This record gives sequence, C-alpha cells and structure tokens, in this order.
Amino acid sequence: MNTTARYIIVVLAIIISLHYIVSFSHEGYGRATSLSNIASKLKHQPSGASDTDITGNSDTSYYGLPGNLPFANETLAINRHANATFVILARNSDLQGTVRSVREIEDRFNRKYRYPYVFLNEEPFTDEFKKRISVLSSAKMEFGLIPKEHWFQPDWIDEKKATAGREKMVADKIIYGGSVSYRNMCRFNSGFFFRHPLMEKYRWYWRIEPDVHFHCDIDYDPFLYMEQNKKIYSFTITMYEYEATIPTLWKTVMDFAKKHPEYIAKDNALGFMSSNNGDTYNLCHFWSNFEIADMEFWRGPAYTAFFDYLDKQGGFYYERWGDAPVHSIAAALFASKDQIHFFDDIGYEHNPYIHCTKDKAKWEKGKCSCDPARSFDYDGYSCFSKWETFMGKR
Ligand SMILES: Nc1nc2c(ncn2[C@@H]2O[C@H](COP(=O)(O)OP(=O)(O)OP(=O)(O)O)[C@@H](O)[C@H]2O)c(=O)[nH]1
Ligand SMILES: *[C@@H]1O[C@H](CO)[C@@H](O)[C@H](O)[C@H]1NC(C)=O
Ligand SMILES: *[C@@H]1O[C@H](CO)[C@@H](O)[C@H](O)[C@H]1NC(C)=O
Ligand SMILES: [Mg+2]
Repeated sequence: MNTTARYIIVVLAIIISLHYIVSFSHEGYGRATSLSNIASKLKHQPSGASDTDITGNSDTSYYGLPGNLPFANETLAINRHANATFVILARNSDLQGTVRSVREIEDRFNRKYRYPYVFLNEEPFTDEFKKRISVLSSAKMEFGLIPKEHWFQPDWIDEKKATAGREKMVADKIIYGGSVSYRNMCRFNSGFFFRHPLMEKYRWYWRIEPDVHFHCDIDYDPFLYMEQNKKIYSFTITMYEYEATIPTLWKTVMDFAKKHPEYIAKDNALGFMSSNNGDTYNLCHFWSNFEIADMEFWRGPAYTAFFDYLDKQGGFYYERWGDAPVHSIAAALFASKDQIHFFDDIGYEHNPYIHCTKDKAKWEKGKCSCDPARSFDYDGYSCFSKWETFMGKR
C-alpha cells in the first residue's frame, strides 16, 4: 500500500468513528443522519423545500419524533381561547427565575395553548430581560411599566407612623418587616395590577412569580374551566397568615362589611375564615403567588369599594398587609363559596411549599415530577383540611 492510500484509510476511519461518537452523544445529530431518516426525507420531501433542518435543531428532531409534529393536537388545542393572560410582576434582577418559571409553564401547559404574557415592573425592563424572555415562547409577550401612582407610597400616608411600624416589625423579626418595596408590591398586587393598561384588555389572569415550579402536565384549559364552571377565584395552597403583619386588618374588614351589607354574597366562604361569624379571623388565606382568577371581580363595585376602604386605613404601610389575605378575604365575602376553586391537578411549588395531588390517577396522567408525600395539603400550617371540612368534603 502506498502512503496516499494509507492516509485515506486513516482519515476515513477517523470520520467514521467521529460519526458514531457524535451519533451516540447527540441524539439530534443521530436522527438527522440516520439512514432511515434520510431515506424518508428523500421520499416525502417535495422538491424545492428548504426548511428541513438536518442540524438537529428543528422542533421535530428536538422532540425526538422524526417525521411527526411534536404534538399532533398542538394547533387543535388553541381553537377555543379564553380572554386571558399570564401576569408576571418582576424586577430586572429576577430575570433568571422568571426564565425558569416561563420555561416550565410553557413545557407543562402553554406551548399547546399560547396564552399571552404581561410582564410588569415599576422600572423599565432592560433589553436583556426582554430578549431572554421573548425567546422562550411564540406566544405574545408584552412588557409594561407600572405607573408611579400605582406603585409608590401615597403622599397621604403619615411617614412617621409608617417608619415606626416598620421599625417595630424589624425589632420583632417579621419577614420583610422593614421593607417599603415589599409593601409597594403587596399594595400593587391588591389593588392595581388589574388596572394596568396592558391588563385592561383581558378578563382572566394567571399569576406567576419568578422561580416557581409547575410539576404536572396541564392537559386542559384552566381558564375555560373557570369560565364554564362559573368560578371567579382559584388556589392550590392555603395557609395561616403571620398575625403580626395584619393586626388591624380583620377589624377593618368587619367595619367595611357592616357599612356595606349589600356586597356580602349569599352562601359566602366566611365560615372558612371565622368560626364565630366574623368576630375573629383564623388567619386562613389562599397563597396568592398562584392565582387564576376573574379580573371582573377585582374591577367590580364590591372589591373596588373594599380596596379603597382598606387603602384609606393605611395598613399596607403602617402594618404590612399582604395581597394574599386581602384577595382571599374579598373572595370569601363577596363571592359564593362555589365560585372558589381548588386546582388539585396543578402541581405547584413556591419555595418552601408544594402542592402535589394525592390522587394517583391525576398524578400519573399529569406525569408529575413532585412527590405527593411532600404535598403541603395536610401540613400543620396548612388550612386545606379546614377548607375541605367547610366545603363538606370530609
Ligand atoms: N418589579 C418589582 N417586582 C417585585 C418587587 N418586589 C417583589 N416583586 C415581585 O413580586 C412578587 C412577590 O415578591 P416575592 O419577593 O416573591 O415575595 P414573596 O413571594 O412573598 O416572598 P419570597 O418569594 O418567599 O421571597 C414576585 O413576582 C416578585 O418578583 C419590586 O420591588 N419590584
Ligand atoms: C388528539 O385529539 C383527539 C380528539 O380529541 C384524541 O382522540 C387524540 O388522542 C389526541 N392525540 C394526541 C396525540 O393527543
Ligand atoms: C376581554 O375582556 C376585557 C375585560 O373584560 C374586555 O374589555 C374585552 O373586550 C374582552 N375581549 C374580548 C375579545 O372579548
Ligand atoms: Mg415569591
């Protein structure tokens, strides 16, 4: 054998070995270059078609189903849509956690439904933020700036009294006790997110936070479920509030209720929060970092009057009233209990708690990545068994 022939054999051997190594280590490459795949492409591809991506980067090979759409029903699922959006309040510094949350809700639900997203921030989102988020979905995404008057502490708040309130909470080691921005956020989520110009064109929303997890496939449309079953508010986790953050909230609520009996719903869920018809509050509330709800409820006369009344008392700043108890108490008083829905089949995690269905069939159908044994439902700090008792399920 002469040197040239020997040289050619060595080069061929290297190419073939490389091909096999890459085939095994990179599935996409393997599929794109496998003989059967190339043959089927030769057979089916109309001449002139140039969109076949043999680099392994196309959706088709990414999902590992050569020759098929990744989901046969992907386009079918978006035929009927609710008037709905995701809403995510975030800072620019929340970018990485926001990417993770969007990635997960896309994987588990929205790639088949393509509901739009609204991102809100009291500072302009950076180009980097918008670029990194926009790439995650083909759904419409809008990035909004929160008007100053929807966010910052109003002038009529007595700053001396607010400072004293914060100092006391810091001394008492209450989480976020010294934070003004946390209070801005709670007030915004209580009374303003649904009035943002980007939100006004929608009726339903699904609130998502950075760094949450969706543990199960959601193979139906929860918005349409809400609409068709006349629900207005929903939750996955319910728990006790820190009393020190809301010392005068319940009294304020009861004052409002006495002034406005016309807003109290028949068949309401007051009994879930109070065992003495309103004298005392048991601190149970829905954990509002997850919410799918009807903004018509927040925009309606009862909640508008309620929020204004609470806001005037100043407890968002003098104390540290959270949007969770504020939303929850409103849903419990101004809606009937059957309008509040528990989404057992949505596997949801916000550190440190998880809701993971204990129904084996739902857990399997949802291909859930959470451990039902770790579900918060019957934790000592959870209000869920109270909810079940109240709703007459146990
Ligand atoms: N734009 C903006 N968003 C905020 C600010 N503070 C909180 N948020 C957002 O508001 C939501 C709730 O804030 P979190 O810090 O998660 O509060 P939390 O859920 O009570 O507490 P942890 O998640 O346990 O820290 C999240 O979506 C945050 O990204 C803020 O000052 N500006
Ligand atoms: C697509 O939808 C049809 C009709 O609803 C259903 O029978 C079929 O199982 C679905 N296919 C997939 C892959 O989900
Ligand atoms: C969606 O809801 C909003 C708020 O209720 C309403 O203004 C808008 O007209 C609705 N859009 C459609 C298409 O029904
Ligand atoms: Mg959070």
